[in-house]
Amino acid sequence: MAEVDPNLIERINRLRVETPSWGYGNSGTRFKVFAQPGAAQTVEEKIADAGLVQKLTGICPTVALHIPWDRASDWDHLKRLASSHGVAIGAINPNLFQDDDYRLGSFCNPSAAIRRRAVEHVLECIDIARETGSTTISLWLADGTNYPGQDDLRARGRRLRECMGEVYRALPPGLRLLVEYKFFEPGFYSTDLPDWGTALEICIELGPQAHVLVDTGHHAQGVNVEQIVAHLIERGRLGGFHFNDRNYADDDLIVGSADPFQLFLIFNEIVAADQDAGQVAFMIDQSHNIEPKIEAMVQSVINVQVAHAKALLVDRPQLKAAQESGDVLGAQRVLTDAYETDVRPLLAAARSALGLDPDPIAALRRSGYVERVAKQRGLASAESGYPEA
Ligand code: PSV
Ligand code: MN
Repeated sequence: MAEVDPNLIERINRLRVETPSWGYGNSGTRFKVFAQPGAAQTVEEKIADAGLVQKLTGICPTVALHIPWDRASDWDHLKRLASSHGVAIGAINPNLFQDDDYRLGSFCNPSAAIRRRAVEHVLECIDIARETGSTTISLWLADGTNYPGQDDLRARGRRLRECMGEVYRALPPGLRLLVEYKFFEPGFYSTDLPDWGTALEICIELGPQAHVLVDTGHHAQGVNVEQIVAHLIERGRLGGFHFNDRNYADDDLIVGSADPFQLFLIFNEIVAADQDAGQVAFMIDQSHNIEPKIEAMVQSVINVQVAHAKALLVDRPQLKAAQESGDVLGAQRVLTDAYETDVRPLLAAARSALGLDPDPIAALRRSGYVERVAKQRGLASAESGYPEA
């Protein structure tokens, strides 16, 4: 390979990707969960797996938690355990969708008592973030309705704003609230936070600690996600991502497995705006139905790195010149030239610069970790699509 620019290697290695605790446990579709031997069952096991992904990739130093799935009796102990595995606690995700009380919603529920309960849960998550040193609350609401007339849409919006205001006011300095939108599911008629516009409007109303979270699987088919990203950057409100890929709905497949070009175009916007230095949380949110968990996670991280590295290769001055002279195809070609570059040798060099194996998948397979934990942890019984709270 020709001489590699050390500055480029440094920029490649500066990227940080957060992995989700729930990606290490058994999960499935609503039809079936196929339990895998060795799949993490406890928060301690999930953290150990996240630690391995960090050791293999060198760019995944944090793990997101979902509460109550990952509730611990001693947060300080968990924090120290994470540190012993080489990771820290990342985003805290309140879970407002898995309790019978939330049948008609959480923050938008017609019952004031249930709204209170939902707010209290997020307040507890803010305390957990404080105790674990997390800098992010990542909030997704499953609120919506199934039928026209089921509830008063404007009243639901008012309840949403009231509850959001209360949790926002409880944020200590330095803790960000990421607001995640999704256009459908589990509500199949209306969703209370359906799109980036609604999320952005709420964030602006709330204040500077609120930012929008873009889950790449949460849009209708054909939506130009990179344009949403560009717009949120311009408004100073791009908080982060939940990366995953999909063919049909919110499939939660391996990042970049279905549409790697879109992932590249998203990173193109981020790199063009120089947003990769800490303002944006790059998180993975995927669940594996049939895939081996840790290998799937490492593959997703690699695919993120590929898209990011290709975006770093875009010849920006040439792109600008082509854009300004109205050279439509010349400009487009600047992007595709970068996209079509094989960055695998570059990424191998970047990993070697960190003292890592240049091929994390081969290193994982050689390590025997998966076979070892399969023996130690055994097979969990996994009946439902999500772990029981
Ligand atoms: C909802 O589909 C979502 O994307 C939210 O981020 C949840 O926290 C996550 O999936 C896990 O269920
Ligand atoms: Mn998500």
